[in-house]
Amino acid sequence: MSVIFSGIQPSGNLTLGNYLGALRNFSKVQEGNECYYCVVNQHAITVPQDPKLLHERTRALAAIYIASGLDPEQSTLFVQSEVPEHAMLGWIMTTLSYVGELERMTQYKDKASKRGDSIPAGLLTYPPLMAADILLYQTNFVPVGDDQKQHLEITRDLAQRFNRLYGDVFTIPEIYLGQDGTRVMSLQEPTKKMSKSDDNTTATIYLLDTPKDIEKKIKRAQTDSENSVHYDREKKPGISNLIEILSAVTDQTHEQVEQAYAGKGYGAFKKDVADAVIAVLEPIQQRYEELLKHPDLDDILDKGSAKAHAKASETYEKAVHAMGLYRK
Ligand code: AQP
Repeated sequence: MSVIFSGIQPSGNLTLGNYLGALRNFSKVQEGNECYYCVVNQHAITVPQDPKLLHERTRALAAIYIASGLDPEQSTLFVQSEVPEHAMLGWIMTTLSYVGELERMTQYKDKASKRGDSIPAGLLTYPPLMAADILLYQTNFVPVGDDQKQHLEITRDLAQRFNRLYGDVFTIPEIYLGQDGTRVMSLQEPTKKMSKSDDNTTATIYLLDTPKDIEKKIKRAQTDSENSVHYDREKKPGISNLIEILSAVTDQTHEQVEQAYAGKGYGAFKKDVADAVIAVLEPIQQRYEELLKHPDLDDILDKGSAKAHAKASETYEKAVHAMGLYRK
């Protein structure tokens, strides 16, 4: 049995990228493992959030976790800010981090570059908080999208640094990447990651988009003029992205998709991509609507916080004792 941990920020409406890169793998690995899935609302506040929206999205994200297949009997679902050890160990990890290594993080550079002279310090110290999230549960595997590789590397570095200085407290975690959909790209700028905070809403498929919207967005997705369904990330990023999406939602290889559309144009291909995405998202949307109104959702999160807290506090105590950060 392995320990699995992952989280998603309630920082906007979830995208097909979040689903294919992370969420759907959460439920794939839950059987037979000890899983912790967290709504990382403290990460979300590393950029300004509207309080009312943040509150609503926190609960909504938990409902999406369950709607997309997480079984709260098997997995522990909880909200980050309800387990104070995340912020407490996050501070310790910050003290072990070097400014230079934090400044080298691609996500920091991307997000900081959009903030002018007022770069929130939390954007810089995001990775040590993420390290704390993962290390508190003695995690073996972290299912995330490809964009989180660098953050996983620094988590491993920080865990190793701590263990070297203070003794073996933390398990060194490994990334768990799925096959396809590990980096779903923007439909309008297919060399850029699809992202919930993209201002261009036509570039992004949201999990709660209507079938009509999904169809429209995929129909208008940027491609090329060759009219040939062929996978080549460098030369044909738009079509390759759509092939990857179709492969991921229908469990086919790129070659199978290419063969199925040999000699057919982009119109028929895009229609099938849209239908396949709708077929995956529609049942999730239905379950989500039911769950959101259900009082069980809060019970699940209350129980999840208590369970997560029990494990997190055990690790935290070990860490502070190892460091001499205690009185008696
Ligand atoms: N486009 C993507 N393709 C595959 N996986 C993706 N993930 C995000 N975008 C894609 C994965 O989703 C998980 C949740 O990520 P997050 O909420 O921590 O934020 P993020 O990685 O910064 O995702 P976004 O959607 O781009 O959010 P914003 O716009 O708020 O920054 C992670 O496992 C991530 O790899």
